[in-house]
Amino acid sequence: MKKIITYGTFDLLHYGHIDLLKRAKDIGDYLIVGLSSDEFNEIKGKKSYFKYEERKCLLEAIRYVDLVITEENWDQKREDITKYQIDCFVIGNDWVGEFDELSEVCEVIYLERTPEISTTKIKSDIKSI
Ligand code: C2G
Repeated sequence: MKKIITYGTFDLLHYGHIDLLKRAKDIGDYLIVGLSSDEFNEIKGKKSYFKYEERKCLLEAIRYVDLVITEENWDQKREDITKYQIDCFVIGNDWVGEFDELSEVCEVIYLERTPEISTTKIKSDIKSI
């Protein structure tokens, strides 16, 4: 079984997130999502609309997602990869190059981001309705 992991905040879940998760799952057989905690979001400089439990509930309803774990810090990825016997780390190419060192422990794939959509855009578009 080829195991995949990805990480993110996944706030105001949208089709860009879903397409990333679909493509990540298509690479293997089992997809784990490291979902940023509310506390880690602060460290990332993000304030999510939905709190962690709400974002987790949404992610767990997605057919491509097999397990949601909590992302608490920048440095847990290597430990997660070992703990969950991950074959491939996947993330959008807005992060290209940032996680290349993980190729020491698993395959690293940066997927094209879906254009035109982002949580930030959703927030600003709603403000102007
Ligand atoms: N994404 C995408 N297309 C978009 C928007 C997002 O493919 N239009 C992808 C991002 O590239 C990322 C995932 O969806 O792979 C989740 O996006 P965010 O919630 O913005 O995640 P981020 O804040 O980038 O957190 O340690 C890694 C970080 O936790 C990543």
